[in-house]
Amino acid sequence: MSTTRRDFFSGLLAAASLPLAGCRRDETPSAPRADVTLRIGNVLVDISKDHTISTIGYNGSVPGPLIRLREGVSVIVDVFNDTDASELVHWHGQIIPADVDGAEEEKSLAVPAHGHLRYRLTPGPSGARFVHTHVMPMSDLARGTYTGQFAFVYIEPKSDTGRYDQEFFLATHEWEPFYTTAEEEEEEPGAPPPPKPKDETPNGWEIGYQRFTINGKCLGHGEPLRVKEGQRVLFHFLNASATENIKLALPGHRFQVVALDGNPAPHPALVDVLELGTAERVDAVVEMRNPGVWILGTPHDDDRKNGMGIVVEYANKSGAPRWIAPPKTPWDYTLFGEDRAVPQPDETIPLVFGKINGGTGGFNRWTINGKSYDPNDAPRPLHKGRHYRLIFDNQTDDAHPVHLHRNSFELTNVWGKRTAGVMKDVVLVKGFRKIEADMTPAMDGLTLFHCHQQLHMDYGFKLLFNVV
Ligand SMILES: [Cu+2]
Repeated sequence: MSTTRRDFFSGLLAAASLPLAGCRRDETPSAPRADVTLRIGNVLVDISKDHTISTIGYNGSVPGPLIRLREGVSVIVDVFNDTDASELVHWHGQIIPADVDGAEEEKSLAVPAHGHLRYRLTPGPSGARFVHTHVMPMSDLARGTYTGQFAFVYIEPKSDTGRYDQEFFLATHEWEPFYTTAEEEEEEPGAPPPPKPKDETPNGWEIGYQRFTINGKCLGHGEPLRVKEGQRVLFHFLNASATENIKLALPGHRFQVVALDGNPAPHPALVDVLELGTAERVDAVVEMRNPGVWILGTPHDDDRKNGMGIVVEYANKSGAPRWIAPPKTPWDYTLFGEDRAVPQPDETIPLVFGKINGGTGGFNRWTINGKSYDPNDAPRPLHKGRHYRLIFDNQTDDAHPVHLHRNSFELTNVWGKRTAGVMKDVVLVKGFRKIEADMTPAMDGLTLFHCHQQLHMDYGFKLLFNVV
């Protein structure tokens, strides 16, 4: 969908009182056209032949349009909100000022209901990023990341990296969420059994889903991914779920992981199964050397039957798509890192994750260092250029995909094993595990840290930093 000239000018006038870099009031008649336009509105998504989802999305499609930007090349962004509620558009994984980052806690600009926002941002760093809503739906499963408000942002590097013949951008998402008391048990090969929780209060609500999609289609209902024997295919995966961590496999093939959260992996290892916590991205190259018709999908049988998959079809091949259960090898971030010591940090910040069970019919609450997020608390100061080590210490039995805004961090220790060189902005910390990550704040301003599992974030799992 493109913006008409009339919309453009009326929108610009509405936005004229906002702080706009390089766009003064008196420039209105000759104001430049936006480089990126996002229009938030109702969308009908035909996820299968006989099933349509009514949701909110960007520019009339789910996922929203692929947004290609160039690292360091400033763009003008227009956001129009055609819905009845104020929205926040978060540029996930970019290092940009807090006012345009898109988080309420950072005092970013919100897009008013039926309103418009125009601002300028300079994209970076290069790689697979994304854009998504950052509102907190709390108990309302028709808002926030439960909706279709997500789109790939691909920031072209200044120099080209790697060779491939074809690329696909694939985003996973689940639909028709419902409240359940069932906890999904993660079987982890080789993992020790977690200690028994001390809390005798029953677990609160969890979220389940009826339908599962890749790029807005249930398995077997969209166009297949068409490949040719001998091709090197670059897959960009995004877990655009509100709450689910997922695994993906392509039987008969292996993934060479070349980037994690858009950042080049120091050691591009081959794996059978990818795992992505909510909001994580994986770029993986697959050599197409096993002609046939295959299912690229989740090894979780029920979820795959409910749609989480997409058909990969070789040229001149036909027939029913094949699925073969992959080996149960554990996902290990250190496979992609370097085994070397890293410099000692200037300061270590322990972040202990805790859970207060909500009881039957209630919501669990989440804590960092014993406290749920309170907007009245002063943000914790960090100093620009200082080297910090964050210790993500998960004292709960849930896996948490934790995210730091406006920064990348380097994994330095995963489950007791040292590593180096893997740069990320989300990391999945499994139950009763510990991950250490080093970061040096690059840009001043408010910087939010939170669990990307929507229900966890909404019920206390947040901490605000202020980089000075
Ligand atoms: Cu969490």
